[in-house]
Amino acid sequence: TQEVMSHVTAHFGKALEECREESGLSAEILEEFQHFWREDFEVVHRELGCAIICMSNKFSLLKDDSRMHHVNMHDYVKGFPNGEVLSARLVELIHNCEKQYDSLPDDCDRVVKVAACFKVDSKAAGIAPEVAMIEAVMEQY
Ligand code: BOM
Repeated sequence: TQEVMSHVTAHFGKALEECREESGLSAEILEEFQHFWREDFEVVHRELGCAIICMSNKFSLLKDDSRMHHVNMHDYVKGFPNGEVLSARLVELIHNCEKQYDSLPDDCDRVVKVAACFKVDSKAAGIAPEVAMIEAVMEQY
């Protein structure tokens, strides 16, 4: 399922360049989206939250309130090779993180917190991909 997560990340990450300008996320903070999973990359910048919102909106993964659209996210993940082994778990992990930060009013600040929580919990669950695994599937998208 690390394998599935590497496919999802490779595909999702393609939207980053389209979202750089409007999110204000500089290459100094995050050069390539797959580095999100690096051990030494800290998921802390508000601009990253804005970029994740913009990227997610390219695939209709959020509702109008910038919270996850459960059905669309499930279907998105299911669409990758072996996706059905990850889709329900990924939706559950993200939703559990959303609940912890629901009171933060700023969408970008909240989403970067949710993303950091998702990274920690995915590692704990053993489904966080290695950067090399993502790079190996990048050319497919
Ligand atoms: O409430 C906000 C919901 C947004 C959740 C998105 C979290 C994703 C963090 C970035 C990591 C992405 C890796 C793979 C793609 C998952 C969609």
